[in-house]
Amino acid sequence: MLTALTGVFGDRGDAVSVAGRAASYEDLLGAAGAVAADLAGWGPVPAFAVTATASLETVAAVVGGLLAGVPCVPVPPDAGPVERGHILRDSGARLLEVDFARRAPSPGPLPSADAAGAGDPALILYTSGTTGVPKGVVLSKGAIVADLDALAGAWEWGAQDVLVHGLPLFHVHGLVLGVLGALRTGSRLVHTGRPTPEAYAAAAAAGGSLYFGVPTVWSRIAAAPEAAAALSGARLLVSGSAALPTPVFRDLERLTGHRVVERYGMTETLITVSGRAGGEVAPGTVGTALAGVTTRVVAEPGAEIGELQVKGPTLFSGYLGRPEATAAAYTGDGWFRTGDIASVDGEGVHRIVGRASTDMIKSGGYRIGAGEVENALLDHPQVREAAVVGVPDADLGERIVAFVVAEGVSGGELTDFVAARLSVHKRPREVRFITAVPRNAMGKPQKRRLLEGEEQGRA
Ligand code: MLC
Ligand code: AMP
Repeated sequence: MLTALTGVFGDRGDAVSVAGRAASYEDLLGAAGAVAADLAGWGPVPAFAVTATASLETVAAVVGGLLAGVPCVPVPPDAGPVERGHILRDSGARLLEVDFARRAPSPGPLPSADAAGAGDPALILYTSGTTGVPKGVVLSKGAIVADLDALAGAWEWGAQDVLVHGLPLFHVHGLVLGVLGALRTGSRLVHTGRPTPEAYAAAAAAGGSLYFGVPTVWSRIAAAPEAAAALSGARLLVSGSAALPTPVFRDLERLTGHRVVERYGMTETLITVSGRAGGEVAPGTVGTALAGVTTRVVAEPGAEIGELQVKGPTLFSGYLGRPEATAAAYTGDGWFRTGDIASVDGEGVHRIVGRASTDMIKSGGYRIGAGEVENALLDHPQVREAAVVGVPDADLGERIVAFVVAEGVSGGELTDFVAARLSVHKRPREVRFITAVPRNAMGKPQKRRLLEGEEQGRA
């Protein structure tokens, strides 16, 4: 599965560098071997969890899990007790402590892409739905390999590249593309710890050629012209996880000489659509379906936009322990329903124009279910009602705004309450006190009315 680690590697001491610490492939494989030996010593377990800090330890844990054939559950390092407890209980995973200094021989060659184990689970990533608690998305080795190989083709991504990013290591973008992608293609990895403009610019000196970021990262780089100029020697800049605003695209083109390539995906489907290296790139478009992937837009008669649905080898194996939720994610004829609203032109170029539900928020590239934040707020003894929405935000794409009915508590206290129970990025950036949540005759919150109030408030 990990091409670069399987052969006789043209190894170098800084093949993988994370937050300023560098390791050779040999060191990484030795540390991963120690992880695999620990897992083997546990006997049968459904999965193991690792506190997924941006560190060599997290990389060793994920590779060790692949060696041992035990699925890895990366837990956001800032997850509060409610979120962390849910993830560990739901997955049945036991938490593993990793010591990168420990070495053990690798228990055997890493599984290859075509091995019989392609359907085996490799990762379980927790992601929010519109309601309720986050679900575990089971990703097989075969799905990951299919996606990485398709992306390597689309981006001409190979061992000559130096991949640079500073994204979190508990989601598809930073972990699957940003770590396993580097190992699969054999490109060196420079993980900058945090995705700041200064850190991305500094990595140019280390030979950075391929850069990944979410739109918030790119927009901050566009606002730091010196940092942006340092990226002009790169080969390819790639954006994903949320829509890249056209002004940011234009600013980056002016400052770096590059037209940023956008790609589109989801935790459940991995990346399914992308622009191509050397291909035509238009702002606001996310390119064409990747090799092996088929897409369709299901629109009302006469309409050109509708729900984007996808099929292909990169799709997940299901939501862990939730066959009904898995079945509900597909149409009767077997297409995965993304919940994104899109259009596709005659050339097969996709545009993502919105989401079907106001209850799915994308803030800083993180997917946040309104229901999870509402439930956390309702756990506060002073809160009687809560409705959470995403409001357009120049930096984050959307920012979380909570409308609450409560007395005797401040907005700051409620923000801290959510940040402490869930993850910091799920905290409301703003809390507005209201007398009642507007509801329809069925008692369902009318969030669009809250948002209309927002638009009027701005005018
Ligand atoms: C603030 N902080 C608090 C707090 N308020 N801590 C506790 N309680 C509170 N109430 C602290 C934080 O801990 C943090 O500290 C600091 O404030 C900044 O937090 P932030 O404001 O949330 O971070 P910010 O700089 O705004 O983050 C922007 C960002 C981040 C772009 C860096 O949003 C990010 O990393 N996004 C990437 C998301 C991603 O990878 N998505 C991919 C999903 S996969 P400290 O000490 O930590 O600084 C996917 C598929 C696909 O979508 O297509 O790719
Ligand atoms: P996640 O599950 O965190 O992977 O989030 C998936 C969602 O991110 C998708 O359903 C889209 O709404 C959004 N997304 C990912 N990439 C893009 C993109 N390039 N443009 C617009 N939205 C995107």
